[in-house]
Amino acid sequence: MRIHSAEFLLSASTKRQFPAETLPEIAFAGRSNVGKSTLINSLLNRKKLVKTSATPGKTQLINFFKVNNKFYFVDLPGYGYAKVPESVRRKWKYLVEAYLSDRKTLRNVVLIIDSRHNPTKQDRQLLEWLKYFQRPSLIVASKIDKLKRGQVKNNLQKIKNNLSIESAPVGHSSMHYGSREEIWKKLDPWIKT
Ligand SMILES: Nc1nc2c(ncn2[C@@H]2O[C@H](COP(=O)(O)OP(=O)(O)O)[C@@H](O)[C@H]2O)c(=O)[nH]1
Ligand SMILES: [Mg+2]
Repeated sequence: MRIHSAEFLLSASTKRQFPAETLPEIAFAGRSNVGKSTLINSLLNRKKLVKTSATPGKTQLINFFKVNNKFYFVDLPGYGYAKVPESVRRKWKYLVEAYLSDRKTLRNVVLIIDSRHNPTKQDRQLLEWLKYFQRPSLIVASKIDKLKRGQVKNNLQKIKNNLSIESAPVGHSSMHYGSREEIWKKLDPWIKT
């Protein structure tokens, strides 16, 4: 995929603030700190388009990015950060579920799992939920540079079994550009208008 342009469009904290449903969208979901923003930057070939952070759980906004004037990338707020108060958690659920259940232009949801760990209960719930709403998804296992070479295949297999999905997730590392094309190849068909 050649990226000609990638720009931040807007942050939404309510459904009313979502942009009009005009272009196909790919959303990115996962626990906070799993590497969502990093993966978006990596796919778009930009170092800092999306802010990444070492302090998880802060953003409860849905961020829209316009790419090549043809499609949107949507950075969903992360879940699973223990220190988030119940009221914030409830708001997250409301906003993200409103987005995932109703959005007509949403084509695929990339669910990111940390390659070092087993998927969490919330990861599995989100996947169940996507299935229920018949949302196509792609599972990406992040931070594979933190694994020993020999561990990668084994961990990807474990994640596959844990989530009961048909094929192993695509491994990704922000340190290497190797998996970028593989991920793009899988996303490409979904953004064709
Ligand atoms: N080593 C390594 N660190 C990563 C990778 N992806 C993300 N990180 C780091 O993990 C932290 C959280 O990343 P971020 O993209 O902000 O996660 P988000 O909360 O899911 O958007 C940051 O410190 C990133 O630099 C990766 O592939 N390898
Ligand atoms: Mg982020």
